[in-house]
Amino acid sequence: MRKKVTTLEQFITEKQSDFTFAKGELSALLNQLCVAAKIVNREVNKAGLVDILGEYGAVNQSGETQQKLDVFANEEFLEALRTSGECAAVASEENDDMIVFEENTDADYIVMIDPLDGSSNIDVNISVGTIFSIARRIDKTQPVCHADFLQKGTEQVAAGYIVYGSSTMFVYTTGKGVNGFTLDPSIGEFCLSHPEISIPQDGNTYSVNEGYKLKFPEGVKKYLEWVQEIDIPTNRPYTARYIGSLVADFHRNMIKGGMYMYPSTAAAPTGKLRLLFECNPMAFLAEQAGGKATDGSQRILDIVPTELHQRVPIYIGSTNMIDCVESFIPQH
Ligand code: P6P
Repeated sequence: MRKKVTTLEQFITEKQSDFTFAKGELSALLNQLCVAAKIVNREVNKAGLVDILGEYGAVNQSGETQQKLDVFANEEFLEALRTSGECAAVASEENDDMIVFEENTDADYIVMIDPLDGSSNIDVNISVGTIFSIARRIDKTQPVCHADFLQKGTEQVAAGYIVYGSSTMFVYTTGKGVNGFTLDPSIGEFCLSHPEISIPQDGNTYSVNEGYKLKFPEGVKKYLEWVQEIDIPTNRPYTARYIGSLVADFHRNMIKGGMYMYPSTAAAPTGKLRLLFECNPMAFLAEQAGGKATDGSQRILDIVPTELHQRVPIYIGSTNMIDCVESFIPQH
């Protein structure tokens, strides 16, 4: 019996009735992101073969050297969003300010994107990813402004990521659960492979850069000591898995259970990850899959952004693991 294959495009169309607003427009936007993902995937997969490796030289707003694939991916997604006609403006981790598409002034949506997260891993052939977040404009009768981007994460209408790994997957939510699609290169389509992803409530895998351990808040240091104690009934010591690529670590934790954290440090009191381009979309996905995401005490999605490139500490993944680490951190 031939197994039914549902492509991403078919699924978006089937689920369009889930959308509460501008249904066709959101479908068109998601489909354009899918097209750009296939093009970026093609380049990521041959990065070792052509002169697209290596540093581009420029430095992005976060002070990180831009890899050539960073720039390629950013340009590819920006062009896909512009030509969709459904995106009025984009805020990208790779651009200092928002980019307004004058030809789309009547569009309903805005997009926030990290076009190639973890790109420092590209030239050593480790998984990288794209993270996106879609929100409605506050008022279409007014020109797009920063306030449209500085909405709380609860205002997102859709969010997702593409993980360019041993296989390439497109994982997204529109607020009705999380579904994962794996690219079948033989037909050039993302096919439904992980319907209704549900993150296990418990896990014993933690992802953090322990090289910074001495700089972490005391509570986090105590948590790390606790997870490393030998205690069979509570499955300790836990397993440490840190790829240096949020999308890859997050995806594994979504499937198998686990927690990713990037705490604040004395040097970086607001942590490293960006609220709009990484934390909000991943928090929307985590909650939609039954998980949790906080800054150590406050729900990520409730944080009111103050600037486009704002950073926040993040603890995200299996609910019981987040509750546990928070029990070590003084709550404010
Ligand atoms: P560090 C990549 O730059 C990123 O934003 C995440 O994908 C990754 O988890 C983290 O930063 C790595 O940061 O400081 O541990 O190298």
